[in-house]
This record gives sequence, structure tokens and C-alpha cells, in this order.
Amino acid sequence: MQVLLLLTLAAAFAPAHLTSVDLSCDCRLWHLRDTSINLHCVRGQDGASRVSCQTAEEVDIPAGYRYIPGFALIKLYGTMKPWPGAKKACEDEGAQLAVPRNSAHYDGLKQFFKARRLGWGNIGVTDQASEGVFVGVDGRPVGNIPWSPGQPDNHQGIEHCVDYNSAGGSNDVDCANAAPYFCERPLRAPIPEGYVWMGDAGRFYKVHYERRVFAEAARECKAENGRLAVTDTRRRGEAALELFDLDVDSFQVYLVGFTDQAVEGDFVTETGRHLRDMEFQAWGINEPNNNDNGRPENCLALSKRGFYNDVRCDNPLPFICEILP
Ligand SMILES: [Ca+2]
Ligand SMILES: [Ca+2]
Ligand SMILES: [Ca+2]
Ligand SMILES: [Ca+2]
Repeated sequence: MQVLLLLTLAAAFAPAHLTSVDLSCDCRLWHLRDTSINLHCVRGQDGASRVSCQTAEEVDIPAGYRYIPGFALIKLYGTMKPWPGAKKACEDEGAQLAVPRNSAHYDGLKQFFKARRLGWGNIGVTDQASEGVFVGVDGRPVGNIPWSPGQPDNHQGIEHCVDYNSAGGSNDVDCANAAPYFCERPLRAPIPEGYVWMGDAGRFYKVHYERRVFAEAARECKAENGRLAVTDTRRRGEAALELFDLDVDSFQVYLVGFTDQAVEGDFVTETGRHLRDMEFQAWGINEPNNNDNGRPENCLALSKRGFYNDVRCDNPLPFICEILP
């Protein structure tokens, strides 16, 4: 990505013990405007100021979250933190310390231990407010805690936080003990059948192989709490390609969520985002040509080969829906 960086030092004389100083700085994108920028201005130990820019897309969640059907998006962090620090770390990324509420949820958490080679992790359950009354981080009571034998024992009177281990048991522990922890990203709505979580892309996707004209395809996605896929970044384009059935003709194209019905040649999403500003723009040879035997092509389709083609909006095609987490 081409980024033009403008940096202004607003306050050069910050106290020496601070690693963070008041700088004002500004990043501008040269070419790709459909992104917002997170800026980090810091002063290093050597006194030099540094700026880092990160793109922030619409809704983004950190890599590593996995979907536990019927529960949520979950991630097990191995960087150990005391329970309050873990709680804050989850909240800082729009999640919460995970609060499993039934045996299926606990089974879902259990899957993580092997993959991460970790033996336990803290969950968002505590009896800090009232000894022996275990509630979730949201304050709601939780039942079904799979206590290990002899637990909870409130050992030495200081165990008010709860963990969960690879043997499938929970223990009340000292909240000050550093431990791995589970973050839970709640879903806004249930995820319908057939949707696949693509962690790299941060989206749920479903390929509909039944053919629909553009307007009808958009309606069907909406009926599933989704929308036609907006393949705005390379990793989202890549994720869509990974989903296509390998047995289907590789020249098959799939409708995605852009049209140039309003302004010829300017493909926009339903929320007014412009394709020309996006990272992923891969037109097929001689496309867009806006010409199907003399009839205009105002809708966008993505081929399994990773190229866009403008197509007629009244041409029934398979389509890709996405759901934002
Ligand atoms: Ca306790
Ligand atoms: Ca205990
Ligand atoms: Ca057109
Ligand atoms: Ca075309």
C-alpha cells in the first residue's frame, strides 16, 4: 500500500519517563481511500519519535478467532494475564472474557487447548461480588460450571475467578494469577446454516449455487442477516475464492455486492463504497466492457479465477453472501 506520511511534532518536550508523548501526525492514502487509518505516535527509549499507520476496515476483528456454532467467535490467548487484565484486553478489542453457559459451549472451548498446546485458560466467570455466587462478566448468573472434583474451594479465602482446563474441569482461582484466557466476540444475530467463518477475512461467507438476478440475490442475502459479499481487500477476495466449489466450472462467475447502475463505470456497494478505492481490484482482460451483445452490464461478478467481470443485472447467477461479525 502506498501511504504518504506527514508527521508534525507538536510537543517535543515531554517528561523523560513517558514513552508516549503528544505528537500530532497524519497519514494520507495516496491511492486507496476506502480505509480509515489508526495512527500510533510513540517516543522510543532512544528519544526518537516513531509513527506507525494501520488500516482499519469497517468491522475488523483480530486474527485467530474461531467460530463455535451456537456460541460465539472465540479466541484463546496464550499471553498470560491476571484475570482483570485479561478482561480488559478482551474488552479493548470489542470482545469480553468468554462466558460459557452450557456444556456445548465448554466443549467448544476445549477444542482450543490442543491447537494451542495450552492446558487451561481463564473464563469470564467470578464470585468477586458475592462469595460462592458465580456470575458472568455481564453480571448474569451462570450455571452448568463443570467444576473439577473438590472445586470450588475458595482456597485461603482468595479464589474468586474461574478457569477451565483441557481435562474439561473448572477451578476457582486467585484473580491475581496470570493465566491464558478466552475472549468471546458475541454475534449480533444467529448465523444461518451454510455460512463459513473465514478468520483471515473476518467474515462469514456462503456461496449460493442457485442462480438469481442481482436484486433477488441481494434480497436473499439480506434475509439471512447478510449482504452480497464486498470483496474489498485481497484477503477477502482470496477468502471468497477459497469457498468456490472446485467441481464447478472455473469460468463460472458469482455475483458480489457492487453495481454501476448510478454512474457508468463507477462500481459502488450498497453503502456507497467505491470499488476503485479498494485494495482488491482484479479485472479480467478487457473488463469492464459494459457490453453483453449491446446491452449494458451494471452488476459485478467474481470468477473462481479471481477476476471481476461486469455482467447484466438481470442475468441469473450464483452469488456470495457475507455476514459481518
Ligand atoms: Ca470465591
Ligand atoms: Ca480452587
Ligand atoms: Ca456498466
Ligand atoms: Ca463484462
